Amino acid sequence: MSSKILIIGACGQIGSELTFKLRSIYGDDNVVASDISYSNLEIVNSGLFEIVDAKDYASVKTCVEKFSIDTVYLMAAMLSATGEKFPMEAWDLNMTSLFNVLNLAKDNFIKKVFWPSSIAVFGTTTPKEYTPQYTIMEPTTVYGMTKQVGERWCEYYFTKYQVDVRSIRYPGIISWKTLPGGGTTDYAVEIYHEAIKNKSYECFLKPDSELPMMFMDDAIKATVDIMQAESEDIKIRSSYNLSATSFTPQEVAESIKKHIPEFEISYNPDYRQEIANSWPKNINDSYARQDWKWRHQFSLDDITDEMLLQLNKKYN
Ligand code: VAH
Repeated sequence: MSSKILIIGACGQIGSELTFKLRSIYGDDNVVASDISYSNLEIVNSGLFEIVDAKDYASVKTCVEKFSIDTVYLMAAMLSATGEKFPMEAWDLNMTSLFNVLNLAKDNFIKKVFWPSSIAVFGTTTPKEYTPQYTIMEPTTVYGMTKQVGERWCEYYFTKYQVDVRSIRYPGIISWKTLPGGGTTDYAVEIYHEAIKNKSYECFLKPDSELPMMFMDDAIKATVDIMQAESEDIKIRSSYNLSATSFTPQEVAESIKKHIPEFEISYNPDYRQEIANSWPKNINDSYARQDWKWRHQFSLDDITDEMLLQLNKKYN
C-alpha cells in the first residue's frame, strides 16, 4: 500500500520541490502539503494542502489523523541568517517542530520521518577541507546548534524508541523555482536571478568564500533515496554528510560569464560572512555513498546551465 505523506514546510525552497517530486512518485492523493500560511499559491493550488503549525503538536497530530499519514518530511525551519536575528524564535521553531514529529512517531501515529540537518552543524574548529562524517562540531550559529542537537535527538529516538527517522546534512541548495529565505548560501541563488535581470550582482560574501553547494535536483534525489533505502542500510541515525560540489562566489561569477560575458560581480560582505567563515569548504560524504549509494549529478557548470536556462524563460 502506498505511503501517505505529509510535508511540513511545503511552501519553502526545498519543501515546494519535494512536494511535486513525492506526488510524482506516490500519487497526488497520497501527498499532503502543509505550511503555516498560504505563502506559495502554486503549492496551495496544486493538490492537497493544509495549514499546519509545526510548533503546535495538536495541529500536526490533527493533520496526521485526518489523512492517515504514515510518513512525515519536516522541512520547516528558520535558517542561519534569520536565526541570528531571532535566536529564540529559531530555537523554538526548529526544536519544537522536531519534538512534535518525533513524539508522533514514538507514539506510533506515524511510521517514518525525514528531518533535514545541515553542514551548519560544523563550526570554526571543524576541519574545513573534506570535512569528515565524525569530527569536531562546535556550531557558532543558533541554526547550527539546533541542527547539531536535533541530530542527537534523532539518534536517541531511533535507539531508545526505534523511531525510523532519517536525516542528511544539506549543503547550500541552489534552485530556480522557489526563492530561499534567510540563508547564508542564498547568494548562490540570487546571483543567477540578478545575472539575468541586471547582468550584475553585489555579493554579500567575499570572493574566496568557498562553501559546499548542491543543485536542488540532487538534494531532492538524495532525500528520496535515503527514505526509500532499506532501514538496515541506514547505519547513521544522527545525520549523513552529503556533498555534490563546492565553490566560491568568484567561481560562480566565472561560470556565469561563460554564458553572459558582460556579467559583473562586486563584493560587499555583511554579517553573513562570519557565518560562512565558520562552515566547511567541502564535505566528505563517503558514508552516504557507501550505505545508501548516494551519487550526485550536477557540477557548478551544470548548475549554471540549468539555472540560466530556466530563469531566462522566467524573466523573458
Ligand atoms: C543556510 N541554506 O544558508 C541554509 C543551509 C548550509 C546552509 O543550511 O542557512
